[in-house]
Order: sequence, then C-alpha cells, then structure tokens
Amino acid sequence: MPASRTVLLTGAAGGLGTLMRDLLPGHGHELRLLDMRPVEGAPEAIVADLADRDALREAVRGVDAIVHLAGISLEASFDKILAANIQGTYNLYEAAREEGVGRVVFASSNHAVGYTPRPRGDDPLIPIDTPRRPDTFYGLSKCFGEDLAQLYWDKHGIETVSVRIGSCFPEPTSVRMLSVWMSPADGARLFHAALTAEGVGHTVVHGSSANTRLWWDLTSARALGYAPQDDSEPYAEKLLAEQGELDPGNPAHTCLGGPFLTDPPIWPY
Ligand code: NAI
Ligand code: 15L
Repeated sequence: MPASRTVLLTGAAGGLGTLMRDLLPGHGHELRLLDMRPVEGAPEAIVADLADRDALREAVRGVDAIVHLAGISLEASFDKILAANIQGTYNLYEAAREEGVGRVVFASSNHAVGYTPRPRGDDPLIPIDTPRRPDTFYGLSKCFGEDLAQLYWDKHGIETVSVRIGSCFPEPTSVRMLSVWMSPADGARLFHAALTAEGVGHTVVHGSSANTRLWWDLTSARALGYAPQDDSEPYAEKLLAEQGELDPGNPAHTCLGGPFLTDPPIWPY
C-alpha cells in the first residue's frame, strides 16, 4: 500500500484526536476531520454524529484511509455505548464499504482484555492473542469493533489495524500507566505504521511505548514497522514517590484494565 494520502480522522475534537491532528501531518498524511463537536481551530472540520449515515458516507468519500477514534472513551450506560461505539462503528464501516475505502485504523483499547492479570516478576508479557476479557460495556464495544473489522476484512476486503491502546496522554499520570503509556509521538508512529504497512488484513496490535515496565508484547506492532522511541521510566521516580508501588490487594492494580475493573473507578490509575 502506498503512503496514504488523505485520511479521515474521526474523534478529531477529543484528546487523542487533538494530539494526532498535530502529529500525523508530520508523517505525510493529509487529514480530513470529523467529530460530533466543533473542532477548535478547524472550522473546515465535519461536524457529524456517527449516527448520521449520509454524513459518514460523504465524509469518507475519496479518502484513502480512516483513523477511527470517535466514540465514548470511558464506561457509560449500555444504551449510550450501543449507539456511539457499536452502531456508530458499524455505520462507519458501512460507509467505508459503500465508498470503497480500503484501510481503517481502529482505536481499540486495553479494556477489551482488561481482566487479564498483569504480569509480575518473571511472568511473560501479555501476548496479543490473549483471550478477550472486557472489563466494561466500553471494553465490550472494543471487542465488537475488532470483530467487525475482522468481518469486513474477510467479507469485503477492507483492511484494519486494531490498536489496543494503553494510555495515550502527554505524560503518564499513574504507576499503572508506567506500564501501558503510549507517548503521543509513539502513537503517531504507530498510527503511521498502521496506515502504511502492506498486507495487514486484520491485524491486532498493542499500543504503547517501549516502556521499561511494559506489560504486553509489542511484536505484532513492530511487525508493521513500528519502532517506538519513548519510555515512561523518566516519570517513574516521581509517580512512585507520590502513589507507591502497585498494591496486590487492590483490584484496580491487579489487572491490565486498572480502574475500569471497579465501580466506581478507583483513582489514581
Ligand atoms: P475523547 O473522549 O477525548 O474523544 C472522543 C471524541 O469522539 C470526542 O471528541 C467526541 O465528541 C467524539 N464522539 C463521541 N461520540 C461521537 C459520535 N457519536 N459521533 C461523532 N463523534 C463522537 O477520547 P480520546 O481519549 O481522544 O480517545 C479516542 C479514541 O481512542 C476512543 O475511541 C477511545 O476509546 C480510544 N482509546 C483512547 C485511549 C487513550 O489513552 N486516550 C486508550 C484506549 C483507547
Ligand atoms: C481507555 O480506553 C480510555 O479511553 C482512556 O481514557 C484511558 O482511560 C485508557 O483507556 C487507560 O486505560 O488508561
């Protein structure tokens, strides 16, 4: 696949969308923006809900690929998750199919497998084929998105890289995040690799930096050409001094999904 030219970025007004709006053009991608909210500083952005199938069809027309970030990004009621993340992602794939878009990068999440115990000591890293163990309706919607991607590859030939993102923020803010943090610059590197690698079919990858305290295996991401440059370790001393080591007696500290395991979430995570 040639370096992609025009990419539709959904969720462009959100936290990750704002970071990627700045960073992806540096990798040679020209962005078309979409969100249900206006995108600050981008009056040309398409303001549309994922429920609006006509607007989605128009939005994807002529793009080479889609980076799909839009949706509810935390736990919510099943009805809300159903509308935005499940029906909305289906609507977007249908628009892609109707308009002949060949590649999607889907923002999946660690919460698709959030009940997976975190490795301790000499335990092996969590493999990419670890069984699904969603920790929320939110995580369940990411499982759906990954399966939808597989269906649209097998049945319609639309390729997807599903990125199970750890925590992509400017800095890690918790001891857990030392293990799952993806720096914004590495996020852009990974999305770029996912947009341009050849023959991905449907590939699932873990999305994080090359953290010293990594919990999961990055092999399938590296196979796309992703070469992470960052490590959360410089933040470790300060975060450990503030929050202490992870506590095996705290459910939010025992599994990959951290605070999403508890209701309400345990802070910090
Ligand atoms: P965010 O909540 O900041 O942004 C999501 C954006 O989607 C918002 O701007 C919102 O207006 C838009 N949106 C929500 N429902 C919509 C709808 N029905 N139609 C159109 N737009 C809609 O979330 P963030 O952090 O930017 O995450 C982006 C994506 O990456 C999400 O899908 C999230 O689940 C996923 N993700 C993010 C992680 C992170 O560390 N930031 C970790 C794992 C996954
Ligand atoms: C996610 O999936 C969320 O969208 C994000 O806001 C963070 O909570 C992240 O996971 C995380 O696990 O830290």
